[in-house]
Amino acid sequence: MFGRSIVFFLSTNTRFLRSSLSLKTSKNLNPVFLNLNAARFCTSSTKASTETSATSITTVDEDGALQFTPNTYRLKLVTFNDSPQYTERPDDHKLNHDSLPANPIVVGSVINRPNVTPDDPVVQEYLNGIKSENRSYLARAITLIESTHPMKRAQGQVLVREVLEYCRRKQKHSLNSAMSFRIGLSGPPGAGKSTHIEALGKMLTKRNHKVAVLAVDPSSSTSGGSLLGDKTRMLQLAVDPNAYIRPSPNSGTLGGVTRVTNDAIVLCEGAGYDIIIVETVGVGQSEFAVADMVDLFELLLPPAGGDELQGIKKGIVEVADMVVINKSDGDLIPAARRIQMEYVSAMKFIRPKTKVWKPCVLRVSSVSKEGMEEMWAKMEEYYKVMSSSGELERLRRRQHVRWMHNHIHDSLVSVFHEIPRVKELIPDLEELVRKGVVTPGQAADKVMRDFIRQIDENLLRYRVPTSSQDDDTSSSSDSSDDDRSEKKDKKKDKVKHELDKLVGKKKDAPRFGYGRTANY
Ligand SMILES: Nc1nc2c(ncn2[C@@H]2O[C@H](COP(=O)(O)OP(=O)(O)O)[C@@H](O)[C@H]2O)c(=O)[nH]1
Ligand SMILES: [Mg+2]
Repeated sequence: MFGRSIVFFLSTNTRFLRSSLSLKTSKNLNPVFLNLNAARFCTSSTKASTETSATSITTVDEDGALQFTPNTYRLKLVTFNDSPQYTERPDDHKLNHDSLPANPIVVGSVINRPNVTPDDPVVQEYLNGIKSENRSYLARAITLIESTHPMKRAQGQVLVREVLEYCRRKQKHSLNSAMSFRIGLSGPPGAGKSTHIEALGKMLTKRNHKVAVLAVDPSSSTSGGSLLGDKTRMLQLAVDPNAYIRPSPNSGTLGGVTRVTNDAIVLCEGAGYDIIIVETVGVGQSEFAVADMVDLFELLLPPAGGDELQGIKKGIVEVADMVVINKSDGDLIPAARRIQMEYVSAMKFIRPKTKVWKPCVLRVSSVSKEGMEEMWAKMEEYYKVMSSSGELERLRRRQHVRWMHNHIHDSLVSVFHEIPRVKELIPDLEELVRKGVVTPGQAADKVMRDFIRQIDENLLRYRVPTSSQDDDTSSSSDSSDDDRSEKKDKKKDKVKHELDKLVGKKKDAPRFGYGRTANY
């Protein structure tokens, strides 16, 4: 997030922040300013460790502008610095980088946990917008949950929680089941998914349903988003006031995309969409991820057999509640019939996912709309059977557990890649794997070991390579390599000693780690 080298400045004085901006350009550093509650820390002794909190974090963006993030951050800060500690002075604003301590200034572990409450103004504004079924607020809310910014992400999570609560209350007070119907749709490219969604969507909005279409496409960061291009294919639905089409988020990982889509479903439901269609292009394991977040999973196939269906993943037919052979019109009818028969007999051997529903194979034409009414009737039948038997509720509860794991997965991966040691190692390891010097498994083991070690040390040690290296050479330009490595070793020992002391003291307290605080 911040680049390779990070300097933490602890200050209660904002003038200091501005005067230190020159660091960014002159020394190619990325200053992170922690605006502490009290100057206590800044004036403490040269060796200190303290727990404190900051009221805001200020970073400098690419253009040199200050980015101010007000919030409460829990911090654990440790200094091990021989040079005079920076203390606030009246002439702070005149401070330039030459007067700053040259060695690592502050070593600290910033545990960043934005503290967002339901009365947060952004959360409230979006929540009200969603409750009033405002489409533009829905779009903005989904953008919020897609954000990787910690503050926005935290606001997004609180918003999702509030919307879930709102949906729950609405459902309780409604005589009919107010639960939405979530439909997953997958199929090979060219099967006619976009055409099919347009036909189904239009049919449903005419029946006074509100339809949201979401896409799961982990490849969209490179392909530019399939549904975005498809919006041109869903021309009528795209302009329908009772429909909302949202392309796949541009997060490259399937975990990221599924997390966002799960949350987006909730937001759409809050905004009054009672039918949610989730389309997947079938990249990676995306169709299985989608099958895991919907009530009914529809597999759409073209009237083609054998080789043309090779692209369909093994096991995908097993998770389908409904197989629909599309393009059953004109000359293609006989082929569609044949494929239908093939699937009917193949599916006899598949164990149904639930006792109350036997997967069926239908034939439709998304162009002539033939069979579409019958298909919808079958979908409604499924919904009725599933909800009256309690299966739908159980299915959704199971999905919530998986959804939690998605969150863990996604957060873990992003935390992992934020760890400086990991960032450092990955390019080298990639190169070694490419050259065949180490096996992929060995490389993964190595980086995992270092990751765990760093977590175990309970501290992230941010150093300032540029300034300290400069310093090393200037202060010891005539010393030998041996001297230098001895010095380094001593420094390391000292650091280790400080860490041991800290860990020893905190033995009984919950452990510190990246992204965690001792107090929650
Ligand atoms: N004859 C016929 N063509 C269809 C039907 N549905 C889609 N198509 C055509 O199949 C092609 C691929 O459709 P598209 O919706 O883009 O497929 P996707 O890649 O699965 O989204 C397009 O040329 C459509 O016009 C259908 O029901 N009948
Ligand atoms: Mg398409």
